[in-house]
Amino acid sequence: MLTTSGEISLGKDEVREFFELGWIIRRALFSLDEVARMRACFDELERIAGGLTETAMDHLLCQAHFKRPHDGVVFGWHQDIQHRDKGNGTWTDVNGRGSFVQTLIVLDEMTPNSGPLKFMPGSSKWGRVDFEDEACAELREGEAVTILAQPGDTLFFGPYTAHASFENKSDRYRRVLINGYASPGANRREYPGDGAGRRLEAPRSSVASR
Ligand SMILES: O=C(O)CCC(=O)C(=O)O
Repeated sequence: MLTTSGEISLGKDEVREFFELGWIIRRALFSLDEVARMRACFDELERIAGGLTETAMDHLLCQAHFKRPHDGVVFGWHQDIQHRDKGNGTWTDVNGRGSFVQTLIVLDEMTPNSGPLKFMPGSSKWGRVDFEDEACAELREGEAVTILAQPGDTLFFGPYTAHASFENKSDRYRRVLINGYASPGANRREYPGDGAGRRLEAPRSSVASR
């Protein structure tokens, strides 16, 4: 089981930044040893995927994102609410603040040309935006912040935070492990996969110490 090597509780400034700016970064939240174990799992996933003749993976809420050198993988501008709320009551913002946190653990260095994450500052407050209207994202692209990060750094962002990542033009892998957590009661979609939708309870000691 993975444990984090750093302090887990979020400080007040981090919580404010998460909601105001749209994301926070915990540097070296996971140790290089832990990153090495995650990379080994990615290697194994890649080996298995290499032997498959058709698409047979569903990654929702726990996703292995590979960007191999020059593989052309691009995640255009979007907000994760677009994947969480599919209409017909599939999503309720139960806490009035988005009710969802996406975490992204960096496994390989994110450099300007390895296909790093880009965030739009303050987009956490935009509400849901229609990215079909390409002009909307392009107009603001100059304001985007490119995230440079080291293995073990962990990004946290909300469901309205506009983000994108473009092609890996470096000669190294850029892999990240993504987990998404919803407030209890927010989600009514069924996600595939072992443990999807599992409720995580805070240990009593950490609740008591807040
Ligand atoms: O792996 C990436 O660069 C994209 C991540 C992303 O778009 C997401 O977590 O929603």
